[in-house]
Amino acid sequence: MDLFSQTDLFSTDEIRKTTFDLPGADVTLFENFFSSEESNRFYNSLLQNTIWEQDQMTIYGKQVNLPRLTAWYGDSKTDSSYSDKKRKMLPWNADLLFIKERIEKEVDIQFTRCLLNYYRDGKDSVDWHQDYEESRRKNTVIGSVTFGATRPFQLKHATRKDLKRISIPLAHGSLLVMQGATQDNWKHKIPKTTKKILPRINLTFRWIK
Ligand SMILES: O=C(O)CCC(=O)C(=O)O
Ligand SMILES: [Mn+2]
Repeated sequence: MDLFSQTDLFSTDEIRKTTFDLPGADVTLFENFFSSEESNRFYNSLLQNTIWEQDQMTIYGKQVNLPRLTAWYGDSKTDSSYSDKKRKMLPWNADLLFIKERIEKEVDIQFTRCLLNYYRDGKDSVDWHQDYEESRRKNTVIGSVTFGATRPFQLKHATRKDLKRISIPLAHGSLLVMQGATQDNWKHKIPKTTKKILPRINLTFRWIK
């Protein structure tokens, strides 16, 4: 399947590394971290084999569906509670272990969990938030992988209004690494779009004991 491959005449499959100069954050993008062949394979395989769940959140006392499907995978010895809810956590499979081990060559950590998000179309999104619970946000690492449609990943400082927001397009096969104090100081989101777009899968590898 060729849906997400780059058609640009000058594009190559070479990894391109970009670091962003944001105060109080450590954010690096690796484009083509996975080749287009690998990315197409993972897109199809994860779409089909992941046990996607429709989770809910409470807004003004009402239960509403999250605007995306999600799944948690991870080490079976870690407990499955997260954000004060009991979430079903499934054991790593071969695809996730392969992806996890490739990212671990770039970072100084062994991830214990992965949250998968499936954005079915432009109506699916994730609103402004910081990863990890507040008490666990110091010196964290997130490895975020995208397969499928490119969506803009927006970042804004949590308290400083004088700093500009930035938007990083996360394309098929890219890896975004957020480290150090990033989660403490910056919020991120994937906005909705009215454009006709193909689905996107995002994997965020995390370290939670
Ligand atoms: O889809 C993305 O790129 C971000 C997902 C995200 O922020 C999250 O799951 O915490
Ligand atoms: Mn997040």
